[in-house]
Amino acid sequence: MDLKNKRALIIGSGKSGIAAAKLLYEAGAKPVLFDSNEKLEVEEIRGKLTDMDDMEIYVGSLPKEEKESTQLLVVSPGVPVDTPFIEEFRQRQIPVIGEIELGYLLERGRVVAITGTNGKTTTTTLVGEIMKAYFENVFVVGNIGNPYTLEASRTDESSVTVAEISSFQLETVDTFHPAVSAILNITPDHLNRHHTMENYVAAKEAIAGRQTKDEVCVLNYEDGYLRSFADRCPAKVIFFSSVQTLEDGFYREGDYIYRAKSGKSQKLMNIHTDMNLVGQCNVENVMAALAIAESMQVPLDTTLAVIKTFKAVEHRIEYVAEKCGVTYYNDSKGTNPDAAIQGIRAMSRPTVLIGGGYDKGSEYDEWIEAFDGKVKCLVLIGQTREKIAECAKKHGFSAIKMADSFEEAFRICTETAKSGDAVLLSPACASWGMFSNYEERGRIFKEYVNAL
Ligand code: UMA
Repeated sequence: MDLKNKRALIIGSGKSGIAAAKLLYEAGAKPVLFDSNEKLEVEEIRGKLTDMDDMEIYVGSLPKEEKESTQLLVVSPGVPVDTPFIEEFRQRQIPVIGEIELGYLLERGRVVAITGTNGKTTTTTLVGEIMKAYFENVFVVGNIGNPYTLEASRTDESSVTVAEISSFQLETVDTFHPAVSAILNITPDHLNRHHTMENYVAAKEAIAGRQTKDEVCVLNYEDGYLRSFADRCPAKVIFFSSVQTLEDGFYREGDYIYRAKSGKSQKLMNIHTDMNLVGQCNVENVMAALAIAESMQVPLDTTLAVIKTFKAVEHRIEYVAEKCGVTYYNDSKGTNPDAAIQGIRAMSRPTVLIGGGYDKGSEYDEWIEAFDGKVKCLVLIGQTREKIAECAKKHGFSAIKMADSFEEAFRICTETAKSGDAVLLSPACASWGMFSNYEERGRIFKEYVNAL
């Protein structure tokens, strides 16, 4: 797509929209930035766009003539794409793309793309480290917080771009075409945005939609959606399994990860002594990283050396500190029930758990069941607190305290936890409404802990 002189309307002035505006400006397009939040100040947004003083910025509403002159629509990931506003552009045959597609238009190297309901940030970070250990020009981008559009123009033929991609971002891809893709798992999440599980699964599968048979898609054999996707997947599939022996693929048996090819297995690594990450979810993330690295022709020794030294990423079952015999863990990235199940499973002490937040339409039954006698008190915050409390009571769990603020929730935790206990922030909900993102929620939690 030729961007020169194209009148491009960007929706959303967050990280993604600002980066898209910069890329479009540099590419010679005529970007216009629009944010529907009328409380935002145009001058504040302009402050983020240095040397682009002539760019038009609108907040609250968009003049009709701007709409009509738009030739390309670039939507931020948080903007739903099934609204009448967006539909109007589609009706007029205006291309509607997002950050990933826009970045990809300028990509010149190879792309590794990782999605999944959970584990994407850990896997993307690990794969990024492996690629950096072997290739010179590596970029780690996407949902992880570094917009693809900020880096795409710096790529060349030798580059490797490792992209964490959310289902939101996959709704607006078109020609995007990774050399290696991976879908780690699919469990219900973001159903308020995608409405049905079918839509959510279809968005995830779009990561491989443009791949060909000489490219690779790494899939979790234990995930029913993904196992059936393998038959339709246009790329060559490499499976991994943390439960059973595979004839072909990567699998865990006992304490080891193996690589099998046509029934012949090679022992690769020990899951306790050769990695620092804990929990079955991380064994799966490591297997996905091994499969991706192999597909990118990274020597096994290089991959294993990186895995051996790799530590947990921030906000994902992150140990914060021990205060008065109580250990504090920040799992702010537990933004849906399935991720939070991994968080509670990783606890070995009686746990005071902070849960609740923005309502994404999730069901909490399996999360409550995973408490498994370990949770001595559930402290609830945010929009979902009543819904979770009701669900917990249905499952016979009543050690619940309600808090009106995050600060109050933390105070309840410090009053309730005794020496030998753990306090875990793993809310099973998004942070929106109380915080700008899960990082802010996790950072504030850590500040509270460190101030004790
Ligand atoms: N906005 C509109 N119209 C709308 C909706 C929103 O104008 O209809 C405006 C808001 O007023 C706000 C801006 O859009 O000013 C926010 O845009 P955004 O929500 O897309 O947020 P960004 O700051 O641009 O960050 C986005 C991703 N956010 C979401 O997907 C919600 C970030 O993922 C991502 O890191 C970043 O782009 C760079 O790619 C965060 C996330 O929470 C981490 N992702 C979800 C998840 O991981 O579960 C999917």
